[in-house]
Amino acid sequence: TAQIGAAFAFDLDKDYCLPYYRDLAVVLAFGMTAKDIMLSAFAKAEDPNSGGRQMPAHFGQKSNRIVTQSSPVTTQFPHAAGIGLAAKMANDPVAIYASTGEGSSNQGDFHEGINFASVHKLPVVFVIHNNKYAISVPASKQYAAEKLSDRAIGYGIPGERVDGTNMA
Ligand SMILES: Cc1ncc(C[n+]2csc(CCOP(=O)(O)OP(=O)(O)O)c2C)c(N)n1
Ligand SMILES: [Mg+2]
Repeated sequence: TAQIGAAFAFDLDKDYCLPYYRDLAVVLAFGMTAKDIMLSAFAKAEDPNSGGRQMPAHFGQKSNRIVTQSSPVTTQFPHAAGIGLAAKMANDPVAIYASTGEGSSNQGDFHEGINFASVHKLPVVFVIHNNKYAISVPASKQYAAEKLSDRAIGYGIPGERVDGTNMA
């Protein structure tokens, strides 16, 4: 639900998508097909993500502005800031979706990407999918803040927590 809601806040014909490996619904909304996903799962040369060379769920598809994902988590955050800067310099009115997990939000690239984007007022929406675990590590061992959305205060940008399972 959170992924569909987030994706449909964007212009799916113009905006950029920097997903992480859980964003199957997001990349389908941005135009990837079930066949594209299966070509990846079976490591076929026609796979748009990586020509069958990456693990499944490392999404990327130039035609739908889904930017190739690296395996090190959260590297997409500085990439999203860079695309935002390029768009701002070109007066290109696009928005950029970038997401990661809550465990990955404790990695350095997370801070650097959001800090750069907020200082330069770049058109990026950063999303954290909080499923309360990073593999076997519970949220209580990952961060001391009450709400991860409160981090936005430190960057000088708006931050909201939403219930990703609210179907209403
Ligand atoms: C920089 C880096 N460190 C460690 C890993 C190994 N790794 C892959 S997924 C993962 C857990 C990520 O947890 P979280 O961000 O909460 O995402 P979730 O899978 O729970 O959605 C880790 C540690 C990695 N891919 N990259
Ligand atoms: Mg997690």
